[in-house]
Amino acid sequence: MPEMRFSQSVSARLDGGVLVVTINNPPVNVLSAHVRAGLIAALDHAADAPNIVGLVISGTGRAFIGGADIKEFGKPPVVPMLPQVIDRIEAFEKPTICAVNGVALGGGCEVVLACHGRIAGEAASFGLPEVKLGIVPGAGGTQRLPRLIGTVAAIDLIGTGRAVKAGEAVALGLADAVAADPLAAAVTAVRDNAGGALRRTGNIDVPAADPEAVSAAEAKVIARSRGQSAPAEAVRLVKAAAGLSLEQGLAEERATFLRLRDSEESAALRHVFFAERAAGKVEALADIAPRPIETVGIVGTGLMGSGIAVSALTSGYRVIALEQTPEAAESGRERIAGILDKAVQSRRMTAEGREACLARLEATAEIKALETTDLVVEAVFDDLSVKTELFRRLDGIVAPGAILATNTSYLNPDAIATATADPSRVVGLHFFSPANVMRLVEVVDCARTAPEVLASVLAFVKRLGKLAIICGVTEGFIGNRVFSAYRREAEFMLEDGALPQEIDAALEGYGFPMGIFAVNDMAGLEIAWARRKRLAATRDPAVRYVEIADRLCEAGRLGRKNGLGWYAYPDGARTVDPAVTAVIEAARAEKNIAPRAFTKDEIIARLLKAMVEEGTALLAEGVAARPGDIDLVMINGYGFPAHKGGPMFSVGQNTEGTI
Ligand code: 3H9
Repeated sequence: MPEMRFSQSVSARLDGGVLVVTINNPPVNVLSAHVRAGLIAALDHAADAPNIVGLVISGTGRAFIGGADIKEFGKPPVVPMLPQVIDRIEAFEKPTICAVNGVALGGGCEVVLACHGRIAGEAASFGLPEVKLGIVPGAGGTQRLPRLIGTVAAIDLIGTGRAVKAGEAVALGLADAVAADPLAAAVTAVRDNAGGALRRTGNIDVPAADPEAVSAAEAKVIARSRGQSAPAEAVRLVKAAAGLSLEQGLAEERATFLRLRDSEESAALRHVFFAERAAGKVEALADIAPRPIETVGIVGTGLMGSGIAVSALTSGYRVIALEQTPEAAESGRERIAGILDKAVQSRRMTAEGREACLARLEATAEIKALETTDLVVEAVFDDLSVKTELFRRLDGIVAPGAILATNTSYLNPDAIATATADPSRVVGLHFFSPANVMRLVEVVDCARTAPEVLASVLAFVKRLGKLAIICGVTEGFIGNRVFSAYRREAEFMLEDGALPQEIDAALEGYGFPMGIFAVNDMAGLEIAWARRKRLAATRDPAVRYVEIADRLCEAGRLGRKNGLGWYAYPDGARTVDPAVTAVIEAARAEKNIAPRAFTKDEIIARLLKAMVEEGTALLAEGVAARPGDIDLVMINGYGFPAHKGGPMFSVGQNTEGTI
């Protein structure tokens, strides 16, 4: 039977009276205008052809349908609109069953919900991730999902945007069955349903739900939403489904979707989405094949090293962890095993997964063991002579093709590279702590780093499931430079009249999980203090310098771990300490500064300006490639709220062509 073509991306073939419709719109089968038009044309064709008993809808490659085309947002609408297509599928008089071959996200999942039956392939996953883009589902998701899986489960899925795999989808009632060959199973299901009564999701009553369970599910979503509006709106719509007709519910959903789609919050989250995709792409590396990396050496198994080791192990790498003594190596192994144990306890990993990770781990005090590694990540004490000596030794041990990466936070990796005979194999990999949790890695492209080495570590970071941001050499890299500028500005405001708790409240109100002074307390104040003391001799006396942090450290207030820092922590709870206010007031008096009041907006505006000025300098110096990269570093490394888009976005600097 020849292939029928309904649009540039939608084609079909007949399989014994069943029209098998395939969407092929690479890379992820989004619902572009030609896909929507093609689906309507296929339905028209099937409606008119007496020999067709029903339809199967399927995708190609790893996607069933990746969702609405986000690039169409903000452009003039093109008919047919998605809700029209979906209503047509649901109302269709012949059985329409989807064979879900891969991801069915957003509008893709809404197509699934509207079909009369749902067969999942083993690689299928289902989700309504709209809240991650600052919107709610706009084509029936909030009204049809609770009809199929109940209000509580629908609040969880739509409110968090999490995706579920085939097995969970079946358990929830979102899919009917998992099949090794979903297309064949769907064709059979169409034949079985032909001529019979069709199960239309919109006609199902929302199952009664326990009000307490609904409140608990709602509270969970709201607690993690950090002031964003989309999750709360999504929950409201799901809850409303039980009390409204489908038509009323869809109208309410559509109005909410359109309002949120045009919001700042959604523009910011779309910026983040596209900035993340742009960050991984380096034109100059497009044709360069990464070197294979299978065995990773990690030098140092402290907090950072063990976190990196866990991340590499759980991503399937073999890890050789090096310490100075056999005892230290054993403690390192125990630390790594301890992190894996916690993952098992919290059900993020199975016991078998933990065993497999430990089987790939070797902890040793013999540096020669690193000769079989493809990449060594150094995570030892941040001291130049310690690191250069280590690199000199590693250079003589690892194979000529192996890569040497330093995890320094502040040292110059070019200086470390000079200790090696081949600096082209040296690169910086600045992980954030705890490295097994934090997604961000600044990949430092050093003066002599070979493009192939850069491409290889980018592939490594991607396989770790982390976000790589490329950065040039500079003191503190992108994140620490912007953070230092922002911290400096916060301290200026302290001296000028704001109190730590006022600045922190403004930041937390803006969406940061924790204000800057609370963060400093958590990290500990002594490292920055030591650095300030080191730089004191060369500090320009004409440049404004705030001594308050030094005074606190001198008074033994080193942060949360000793119960006193910018705040006091009696019983672990953050509390304003009059002793800190007194130190601040004394510092102002010493400089004859008459304190003035700051509004929340003014505090935020000044902090954003400081971040943006530093970000602009990083771009001018060529240390950062794009404004979006700076935004991603601040969002993923420093708690900047994603729904504000990052500092550069917040003042109108966009990643070009994305919105
Ligand atoms: C929605 O559906 C609203 C509806 O409720 C209502 C409508 C009325 N649009 O991530 P990748 C591009 S909202 C446009 O690297 P992966 C992406 O930019 C939508 N473009 O691949 C990239 O392009 P480029 C709900 C999109 O394999 C390329 O595809 N859906 C879209 O790692 C590859 O992307 C979502 O939120 C899109 N929707 O992951 C799903 N999606 O090559 C968002 C991707 O030019 N997408 N692109 O840089 C994803 O989560 C992942 O892309 C996916 C594939 C899991 C699908």
